[in-house]
Amino acid sequence: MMQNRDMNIAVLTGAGVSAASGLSTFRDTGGLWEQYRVEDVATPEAWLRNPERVTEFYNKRREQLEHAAPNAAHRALVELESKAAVHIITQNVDDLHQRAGSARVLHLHGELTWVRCCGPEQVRRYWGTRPVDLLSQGCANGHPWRPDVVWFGEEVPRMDEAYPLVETADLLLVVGTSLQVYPAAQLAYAALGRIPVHVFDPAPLSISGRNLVEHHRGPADELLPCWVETFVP
Ligand code: BV8
Repeated sequence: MMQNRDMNIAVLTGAGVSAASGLSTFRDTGGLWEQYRVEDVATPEAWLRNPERVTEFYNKRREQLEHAAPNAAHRALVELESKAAVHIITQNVDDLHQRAGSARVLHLHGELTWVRCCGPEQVRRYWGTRPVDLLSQGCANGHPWRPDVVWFGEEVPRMDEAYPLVETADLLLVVGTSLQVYPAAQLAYAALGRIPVHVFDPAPLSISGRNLVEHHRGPADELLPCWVETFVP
């Protein structure tokens, strides 16, 4: 049996892990992509075309986040750290994993609570969940603040850090993601067949290689705490 210090667990999370905290997912019924077109609010072209509309979209999510708290799924992943070395790789831009107390959180797609300027220096600044006012706020050089997130069509630079975390993992948990977005989804496939993969999601499995996956079908805030409690490294 592996000792705590030997067991590496990688956890790939998506919007579903924050659903019980009241944050909208993207592709579920009533999700964000039913309310907005990706092309209008989550691409560099959308920003150039209508920065006010993009800023409003992210200000609404900042406001949602202001009133959200970590749920039992986030807390279970913190509890898991007493049994193994846990590395969270999240597609989410919320800060609920950090607020729950997770020690190692890698944000593949950036963070809602940070902004960066559009100037060549790409100054980054912690912003929290207060709204950005494009008209009156910008960096010291006068460039507007954009959300410090990865939009569709933009490179995902932190994949270089994420792959080794999966490649050196002894176990992968996939929690609350439809695995529709690349290259993030590749991380799940990089583990298939090499290490055990556990999926926590109420939806049918979207990952091929079903026989290589254990599907815990249901809400992560209900199933993950039980799994962590009974998990023996
Ligand atoms: C890039 C921004 C190249 C911040 C996001 C290969 C194949 C196909 C397409 C592509 C490909 N390679 C690239 C693409 C294009 C594109 C892409 O993947 N398109 C898809 C949609 C077809 N990818 C890109 O553009 C990426 N960039 O490849 O650049 C490049 C290279 C070099 C130089 C220049 C360019 C960039 C992708 C990042 C986009 N930004 N977010 C923000 O606004 O949030 S992605 C967005 O989707 C979020 O980050 C989100 O996290 C992510 C994934 O969604 P999910 O988290 O999975 O959420 P979803 O709603 O889909 O699913 C929720 C799940 O939870 C469901 O399964 C549901 O059942 C479950 N659930 C619900 N409740 C619960 C639950 N589970 C558990 N418990 C519950 N209670």
